[in-house]
Amino acid sequence: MNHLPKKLPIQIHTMQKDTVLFELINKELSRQRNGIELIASENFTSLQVLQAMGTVPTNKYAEGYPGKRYYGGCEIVDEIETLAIERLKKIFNCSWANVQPHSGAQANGAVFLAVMKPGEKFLGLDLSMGGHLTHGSPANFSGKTYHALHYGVTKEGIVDYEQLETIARKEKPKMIICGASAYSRDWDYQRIRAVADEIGAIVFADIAHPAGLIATGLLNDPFEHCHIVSSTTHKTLRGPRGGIIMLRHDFENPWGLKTPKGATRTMSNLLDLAVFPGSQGGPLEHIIAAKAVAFGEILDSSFKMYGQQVIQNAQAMAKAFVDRDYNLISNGTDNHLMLIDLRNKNLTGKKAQETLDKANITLNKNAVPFDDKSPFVTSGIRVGVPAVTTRGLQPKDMETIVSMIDKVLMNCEDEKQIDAVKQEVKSFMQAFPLYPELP
Ligand code: DSN
Repeated sequence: MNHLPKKLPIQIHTMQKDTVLFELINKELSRQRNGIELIASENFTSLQVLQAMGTVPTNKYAEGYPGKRYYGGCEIVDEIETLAIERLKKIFNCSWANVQPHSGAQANGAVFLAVMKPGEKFLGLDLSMGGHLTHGSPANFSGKTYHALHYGVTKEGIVDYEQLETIARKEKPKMIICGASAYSRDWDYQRIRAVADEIGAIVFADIAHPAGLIATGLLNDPFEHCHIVSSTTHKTLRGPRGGIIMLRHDFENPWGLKTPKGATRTMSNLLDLAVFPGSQGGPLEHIIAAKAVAFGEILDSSFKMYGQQVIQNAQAMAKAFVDRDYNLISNGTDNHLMLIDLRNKNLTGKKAQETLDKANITLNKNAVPFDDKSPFVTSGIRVGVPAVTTRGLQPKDMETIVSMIDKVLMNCEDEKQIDAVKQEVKSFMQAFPLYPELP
């Protein structure tokens, strides 16, 4: 993070009147600095992204879209939002983008609202096989409102494309979702599109996890084959927390989808309407400003090096785990994460997560395919490298991290050993400063 300005953002380091709250923020900064962050969906934004988030566009209501708002005084936020949209379009070579969704779940909610009617069928990856809540979990709006069908992964841990095709041909869902929260392999978007074309289905890719690697051309390009693409902005894209929706082509809506008032519109128009007024009110223009900053950083050539480093680190880490007889689902990774089945180590995901927490190593418990434990316990952990890569760690450091993880997991009841690793973690991470110190 050497390219960042020297001063920390005012909201973190200027003493504010609310000392109670700012003390907590400083504690969180210290937690982040002194730990090894391996939660696959987390990252560290640049200082200028942080700064943009804490700025005055937060004071502005701007329901609507640039040039067509329901409030006065929107001329500057129009420029901010347009800048974010134009930068995002350039990153993914797409023709239309909406930067207003407050999160990935909101983005996905808007996609459903635009293309599906309650009770209609769609097909997505099962949550227990690595999918996301919004891909049809019975606990989520997607599973409650629509008729969710699921495909899974094979015993080898690869998406079961045959099962996907069989279900698609039999059930004829209106939409097929590709994308996952805990899947370490790339996707065959072309194959999914082929079966979708047979049955006239819409293909929707949720690239929240690998978006930064797709942006830099390091993974298959979903835009070539998928009608609609959504993402979060805070994972491998390294921006503020938020969501986005994109189209490479302004699909002319061959499905004849209609607005709530019964009008036929283009897909981009339907999606805009589904975000606002369909499911959100005023956009968070300070967050959109921060998205614009992050998109500018992604367009810089250095971001491709970041993406390459993420993949190299993930592969080095996967190898270090396999060398210690950890059971990686699909035996490795193509992207930024890996999923590990801990049953051969006689550990649950819950126990591993909680014990590693004590040593300042953060990751999350995760169900593994064909898990026999509840989602609160799980048999596995998900490990990701986007955040440690941002801090500057290299493939050789992955071996060090895995050896520390192994030391903790093989000595879960030994508080002395865990504390020794915690001290080791703190001193190891000193070499990778996270945000500069106050002058
Ligand atoms: N909660 C995110 C994750 O951790 O993958 C997905 O939304």
